[in-house]
Amino acid sequence: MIPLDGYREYPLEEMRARLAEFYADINRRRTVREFSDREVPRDLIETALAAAGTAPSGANLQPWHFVVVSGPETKKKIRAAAEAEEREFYEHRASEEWLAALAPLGTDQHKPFLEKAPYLIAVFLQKYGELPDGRRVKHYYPAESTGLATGILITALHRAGLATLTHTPSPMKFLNEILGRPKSERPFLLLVVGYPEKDARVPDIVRKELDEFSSWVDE
Ligand code: IYR
Repeated sequence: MIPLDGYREYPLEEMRARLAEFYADINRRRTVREFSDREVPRDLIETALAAAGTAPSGANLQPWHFVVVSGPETKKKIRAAAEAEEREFYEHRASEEWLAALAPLGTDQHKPFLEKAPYLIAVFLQKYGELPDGRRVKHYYPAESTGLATGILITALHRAGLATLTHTPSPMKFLNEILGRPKSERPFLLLVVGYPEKDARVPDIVRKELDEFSSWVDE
């Protein structure tokens, strides 16, 4: 055990101000589906990933792996594989109810952003760890842990002024093949990162009110 050196207590008014500022900033985040091909310096992605890597995880086993894809050839392969799955989804697999729920988002099987955006970050969940000698290390709460790390990543990228799309072509097994990841890893999410297209448009969504998604127990 070591001292908790990183903790900082703020005066109450500063706590309020910091939270208000954070809320106002994150409240502006929107999932974007129209990306510019404008370059994004690599170091921004690296720092955002480093932030993601600070997420709490089951037994601190950090059961995640992030593959940053910027190469046009690999993006092209990912787009082709994702669009094939998505075509199946929109034309056959999705129920009427699911398609109706997605209708306001205006999505379809065409995913040009997978080639246009400067970065795709494939997030993998490690079902178990692997020691150099091949022995397996049990992982705890890998989905919760990877979700937390991904949430921090999205927040960090937003704070840097970058747009993200949390994309989940389903199934996403093709990501293991294209990116050469082991079978101990399950694709968790494909994050599209970049600047939004000039004049990008987003669906006119409504967020739930606080009292609709939270409650208090005071006794
Ligand atoms: N994966 C498909 C469909 C889709 C599903 C959900 I749930 C969304 O919130 C959005 C899209 C696609 O990306 O189009």
